Amino acid sequence: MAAKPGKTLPVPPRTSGQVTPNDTPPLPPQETDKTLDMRPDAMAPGEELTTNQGVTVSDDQNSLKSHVRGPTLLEDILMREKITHFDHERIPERVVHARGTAAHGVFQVYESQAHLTMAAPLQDPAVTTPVFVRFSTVAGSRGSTDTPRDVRGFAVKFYTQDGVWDLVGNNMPVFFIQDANKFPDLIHAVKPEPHNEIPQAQSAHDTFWDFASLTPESAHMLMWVMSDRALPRSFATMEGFGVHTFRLVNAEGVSRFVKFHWKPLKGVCSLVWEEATLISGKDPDFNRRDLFESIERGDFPEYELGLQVVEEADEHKFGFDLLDATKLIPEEIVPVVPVGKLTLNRNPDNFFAETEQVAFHTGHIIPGIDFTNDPLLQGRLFSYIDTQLRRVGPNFHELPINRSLRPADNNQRDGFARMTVNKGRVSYFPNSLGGGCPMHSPAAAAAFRSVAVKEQPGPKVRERSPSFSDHFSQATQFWNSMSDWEKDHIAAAFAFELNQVVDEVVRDRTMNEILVNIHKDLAGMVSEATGIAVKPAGTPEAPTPSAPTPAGPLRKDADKLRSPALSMDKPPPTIKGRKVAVLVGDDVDSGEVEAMLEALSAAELVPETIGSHAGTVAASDGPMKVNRAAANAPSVVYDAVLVPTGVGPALATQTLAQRFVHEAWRHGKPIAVASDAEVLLEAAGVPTSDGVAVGDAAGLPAQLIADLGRHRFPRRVSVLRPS
Ligand code: HDE
Repeated sequence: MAAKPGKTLPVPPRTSGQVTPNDTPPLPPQETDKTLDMRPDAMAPGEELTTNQGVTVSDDQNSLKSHVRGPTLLEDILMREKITHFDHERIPERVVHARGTAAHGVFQVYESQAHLTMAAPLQDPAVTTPVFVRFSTVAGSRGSTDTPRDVRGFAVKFYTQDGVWDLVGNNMPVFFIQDANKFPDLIHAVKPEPHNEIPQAQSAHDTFWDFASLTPESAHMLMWVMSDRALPRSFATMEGFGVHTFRLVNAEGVSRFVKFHWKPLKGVCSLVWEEATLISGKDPDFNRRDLFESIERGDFPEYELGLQVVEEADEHKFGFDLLDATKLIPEEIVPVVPVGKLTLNRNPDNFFAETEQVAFHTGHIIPGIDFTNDPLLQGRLFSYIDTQLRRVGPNFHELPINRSLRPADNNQRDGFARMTVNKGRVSYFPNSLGGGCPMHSPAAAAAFRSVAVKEQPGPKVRERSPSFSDHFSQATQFWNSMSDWEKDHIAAAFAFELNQVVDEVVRDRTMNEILVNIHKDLAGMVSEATGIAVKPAGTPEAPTPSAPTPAGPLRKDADKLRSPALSMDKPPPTIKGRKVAVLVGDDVDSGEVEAMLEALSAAELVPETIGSHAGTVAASDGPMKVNRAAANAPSVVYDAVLVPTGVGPALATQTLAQRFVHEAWRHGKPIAVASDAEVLLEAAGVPTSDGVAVGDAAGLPAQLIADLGRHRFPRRVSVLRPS
């Protein structure tokens, strides 16, 4: 479905240049009198270096000393201002989701959804709403790698005409815990252990599995995190989910339940674990770089917003509770209806000002959206505003990246780093001295009202609803829905993690209280790869501290549950943007290489030539420029390999080239080599297999393009039982 072109809401203020508070009028044309202009726009950055007070700096390279070899003077205001500011450059990193990257974009609805919701971006297909989207990992700190095994954040800020709406989601549709009160425990368990701050950005350690094995409600999420969903090939090939059940509310006040989905138009594609670990060392900015570079070359990541809508009357028909964030609604039961498109089309100008200072909050909603009683969501409503106050300060909403398009006006005042210069003496309501302004408008159509949900009477309790107690059925459903190679990868991931765990009690408990309850095949495969025995049914349990939320019985039909939509074993709809390594060297036929590059580019791929060093190689008809040097361009950052005529025999003698091709093969990537490069495959130990083509150079690009259409050939190597 194509979106119609139309009105565009003004884009949010860019951060390059001078900041203008909401109430600053534009500068008038050239002033003729000598009165200095006091307004902030008058201080547009110039060519001269000044202090923060606007005094021109004479020398920015040398501090002020009592004589040329003397001590530095305390009165060096220039150096002190510069260094003091530097000392204060960092704000606290996010306590979770610290590592992230972001992009600007637009959202456009396909057709009005007014029958479901008043939400401004879902009304008029002629309106494009500006958005800012931040992707993140969860456990690692700000300087950690992009490709750990982890959940990815997918946080979207919509700048709508009715105010800011934040949809702060993840790339997995469920979560580890059901109640917000457990979040600090989960995060303490997964973060580096506190005595030695090891390991960074990994769940593969004792404290995480200690917590997880005592928290059976995490079983479903563990399946997602141990699958390749935790290793996205790029942010453009990953789904997003609002996770919680929210409400949509229409102008008549009718409320329906909704789950939000983001479906990438490039399909869902992942890395494999060994590749991801190697990328962590070779290019820790892998996903961030991919996003930045694809936007720079005009290959804009696109996602459809999908809605799963449930009538209020159907709330209890699913066999699980819609308020339980460890459950998903299978798409085969309630289809995901695409209603609009998100396009990321502009890189931020400044990482700190935008990506670091953007402040998301699940409580930032607009008329037409409302919350449910999901106890995880309810806790988040408190946590996000609290964290922004600590991290950015009470005036975080005034920063350009956080500012509402609709001017904010109220009687809140002052606080650290206040930018708005509020005028007048009235900062209270009701007032008559300010003409009653700003006044609230109970009747205004765009005014936010909470849905008048009827709550059931009952005693105040600290309890989990019994409808939250089935912790394993959907974990089993996930396993049942996977293809053979996906099961292999999941079992291998559990095995890797549990082989990192030292404590035998934790290893045993994970096996015998979590994995065996998900599926006996999974338990058996992990047992074989870890040596952890599966105990026969009826074996008395080792005394362990009892789990705070014991698991209830599985659904009777759990073993039959399946949701094919959960599998990633599908070819992507497009391979646009995939990177192809073209190995070149002296004596390569430059005409042939040129034709290959053209064919690959015509298929919207990104080919790069790799030589033994940067600069040029001596091709058959003169010097040919290469894109990368072999030692700097590892196999793991490419999606496929192409070897033209003339270089294979020489490359076959080089360990680096052998390793390059071997790794590509192990990681399931398409490989196409000219006939004379078969020796390279032999030297690299690459057997004839699916996705490995040898032949006449002219046909290789087409073969490679066809093979890339499968993304990977994951059945080549068993990850669980590597040869
Ligand atoms: Fe978050 N989470 N979270 N979370 N979360 C934060 O807010 C929190 C949860 C998510 O790119 C923090 O600004 C609690 C689920 C994303 O800036 C903090 C609970 C989901 C981001 C916080 C959860 C998320 C955050 C840290 C359990 C998916 C990054 C810094 C009740 C639906 C946003 C910050 C960005 C960030 C708290 C669980 C997604 C501390 C208490 C479930 C994408 O407020």
